[in-house]
Amino acid sequence: MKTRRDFIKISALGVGAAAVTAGASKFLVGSPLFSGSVQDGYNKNYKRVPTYCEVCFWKCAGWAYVSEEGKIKKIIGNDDDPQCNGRLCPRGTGGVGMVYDTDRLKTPLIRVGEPGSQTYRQASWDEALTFIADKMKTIKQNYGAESIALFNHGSAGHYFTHLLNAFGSTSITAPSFAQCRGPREVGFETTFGFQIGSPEPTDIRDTRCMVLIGSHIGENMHNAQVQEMSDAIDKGAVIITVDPRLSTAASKSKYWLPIKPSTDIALLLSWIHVLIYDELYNKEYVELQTTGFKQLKEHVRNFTPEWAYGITTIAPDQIRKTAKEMAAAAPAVIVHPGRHVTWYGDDSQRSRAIALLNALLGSWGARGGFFVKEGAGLPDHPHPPYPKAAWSWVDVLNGKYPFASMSVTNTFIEASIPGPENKHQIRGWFVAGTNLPVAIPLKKQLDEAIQHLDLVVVVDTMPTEITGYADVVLPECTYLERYDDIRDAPHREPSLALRMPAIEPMYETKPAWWIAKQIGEKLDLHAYFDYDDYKEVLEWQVKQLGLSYEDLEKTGVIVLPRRKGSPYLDNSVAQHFKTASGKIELYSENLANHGFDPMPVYTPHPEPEEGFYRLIYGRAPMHTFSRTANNPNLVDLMKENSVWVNPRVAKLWGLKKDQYVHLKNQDGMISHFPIKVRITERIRWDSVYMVHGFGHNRKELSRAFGRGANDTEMITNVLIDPLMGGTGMRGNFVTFVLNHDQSNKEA
Ligand SMILES: Nc1nc2c(c(=O)[nH]1)N[C@H]1C(S)=C(S)[C@@H](COP(=O)(O)OP(=O)(O)OC[C@H]3O[C@@H](n4cnc5c(=O)[nH]c(N)nc54)[C@H](O)[C@@H]3O)O[C@H]1N2
Ligand SMILES: Nc1nc2c(c(=O)[nH]1)N[C@H]1C(S)=C(S)[C@@H](COP(=O)(O)OP(=O)(O)OC[C@H]3O[C@@H](n4cnc5c(=O)[nH]c(N)nc54)[C@H](O)[C@@H]3O)O[C@H]1N2
Ligand code: SF4
Ligand SMILES: [Mo]
Repeated sequence: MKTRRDFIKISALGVGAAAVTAGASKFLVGSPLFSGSVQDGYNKNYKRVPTYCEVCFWKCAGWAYVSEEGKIKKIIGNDDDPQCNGRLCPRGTGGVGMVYDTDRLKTPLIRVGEPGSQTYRQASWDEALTFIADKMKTIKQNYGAESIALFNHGSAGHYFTHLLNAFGSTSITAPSFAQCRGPREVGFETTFGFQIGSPEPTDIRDTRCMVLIGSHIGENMHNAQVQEMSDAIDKGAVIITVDPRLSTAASKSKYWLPIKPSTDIALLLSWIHVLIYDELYNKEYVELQTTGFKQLKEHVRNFTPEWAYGITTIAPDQIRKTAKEMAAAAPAVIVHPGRHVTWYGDDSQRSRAIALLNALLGSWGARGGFFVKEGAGLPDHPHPPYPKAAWSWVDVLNGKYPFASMSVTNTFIEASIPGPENKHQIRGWFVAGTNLPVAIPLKKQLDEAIQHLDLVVVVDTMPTEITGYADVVLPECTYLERYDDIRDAPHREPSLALRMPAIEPMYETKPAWWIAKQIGEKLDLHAYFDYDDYKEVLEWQVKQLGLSYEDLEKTGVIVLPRRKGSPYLDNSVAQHFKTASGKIELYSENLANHGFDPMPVYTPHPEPEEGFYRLIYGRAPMHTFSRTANNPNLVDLMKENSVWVNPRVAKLWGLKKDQYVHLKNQDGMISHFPIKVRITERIRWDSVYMVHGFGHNRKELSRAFGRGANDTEMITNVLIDPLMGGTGMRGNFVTFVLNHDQSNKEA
């Protein structure tokens, strides 16, 4: 039999299926990771160029193979990279499709006509950048530099952050907090004093039990996590998956708990009850490392499995059995913090309940639990100090959301709309690498904000929805055509990964570092951009670590030894946690002082009315959000999403397999496009499910336009987390509209 190493190499080349080792195939059966097409064969004359993937934020390091004609033929994983172990996921392999998608943005564009009109003319770079710099100067003169904000996600963000910082603004924000992982960072920080961060320091490789609360690893394709989970299953780890849907992970789990959506806090509290009252928790650890145990014990006294059963529909013996499994594996156990956790508005508290379970099991710093990560710590390229901004995102919050440890996108949108409360109005936007109308479920506010802005610049690679909001659209080249910052991902061991251009930028496209520098030059900020090519910055940085840039070019990845000792803590001695008490806080004075529940409380959420079903959503292994829906290679793997419907519901509505229906939500919003019905026992009868990122309405996206439905359109009821401002998106209910008359809608 082939070794796992062979398997990894072979599947990266696309020949995988036959060589899959038993365990891995069990977990990932049906995943296109292993369904590869036959590879067109290597040509020894191909040039190999190091890169790391930008199709999602796991940033796997790989090699781009370029033919003599200058065409990128293939991308494969870098064997030395601990983030991917030599293997890319189907999206990473399909990344070449971003380069050769002929729908790409090709030249700078300037709006013709009023804000809101989507007519553009081509412009030269110099005209577009001069236009932007002039507007920025006027805004600064009239309102201050702080009133220009950046919305960013991905590599481009750093260069525009630097530009705005040099210009005098720290008004920087990203959807990765309030639309993604913010609540878990708050839940863990208020408990352990540490955030989880990305990539997650979950020691899945050596875990003996992992609990996934709606975290659908396997469809959520974050590479090394999926591989480690596959290995852990091979080694006999117990997986417990809590999900109203039989996810890929659930299908490989020893226990699938098909919970009634929105009731997870009740389950978590009853697990805590069982651990404490059946004396299954780690007593020495709790004694040594935590405060507030007495209060927690009292708090959960009545949260028995029988109590939780009535709320969650999970049988009491299942709750007890699974709690025992966790305790038996402890401390090599992970109650996974999840990643996209903005669900119901009480998400920080749900995340805190998850943190509390980990605390009772002693998994923090334990092998097979959470390790202590370490990064390489690349120094910043030298530049003059930034001017001090008169106000920042904290002032934009205006006292709201006291536990927001990062800026909250939604408050920037609100701050762009004039009003009596609005003391720090935002006047101009840079948007780099985020498709706001799809990523943030506040379309009405977004549409209104745009009307009031003096400048909207969008830097993107594709003509996605956000580009239609721009005054100026700037086409970035794809990640395979540019240098970018060196990846410094903190993990068990620090590692560096290099991205350099595999080919010259196509059309008139340019890298974001170049765009930011040109604008900087026009704003007389030359001293902040003291380089001609970004390669100079990378060379300087690598040199500061005493390493050779030439070596990094040759290997693509350098793994460094840890300087801070073992990734595991000696939990037999008291550890220092970054909380006020220096201990793990089971009872949080900090939360209580701000008027929040010091320990998580279950509150019931509204339920669907008759004929409506809760809309839940997630990921498909072959797509990333809305950014890949037009990628020619990935469209081949999955061209549209479908709505998962339980057979009981399908029968009630007379729905047939593959029939197209429109969806209508509780506020009467009807989906722009119809969606295909998938009838399956894998979803509870009270919910429907769809993959996020489809239903594009830009005709310029020739492959994605009109394919499937857009979940964000149906998310008009947004449940804001009062601790940190996250936009909970799962409080929406939909019904089916059969034979919807589309004649009254624009095409
Ligand atoms: N309804 C709903 N909303 C969600 C989610 C959900 O599941 N459902 N998920 C949430 C989560 S977890 C997250 S993290 C966010 C993600 O939010 P986003 O990161 O905004 O996700 P995308 O929709 O992929 O938009 C990415 C944009 O970046 C562009 N882009 C891609 N590559 C590059 C590049 O190299 N350079 C530049 N300049 N641009 C590039 C793409 O063309 C696209 O316009 O969405 C959140 N919003
Ligand atoms: N292929 C692929 N992988 C990705 C991404 C991608 O775009 N594509 N994006 C990456 C990013 S940035 C993120 S944040 C992650 C997101 O991925 P995760 O954090 O793993 O998952 P979520 O999107 O929060 O949750 C999706 C799951 O939650 C279940 N669910 C819905 N409602 C409930 C509920 O009330 N209770 C419980 N217990 N479960 C529920 C759904 O059925 C679904 O299986 O994925 C990452 N990985
Ligand atoms: S997990 Fe896949 S899409 Fe994400 S960086 Fe790695 S290869 Fe690229
Ligand atoms: Mo995310």
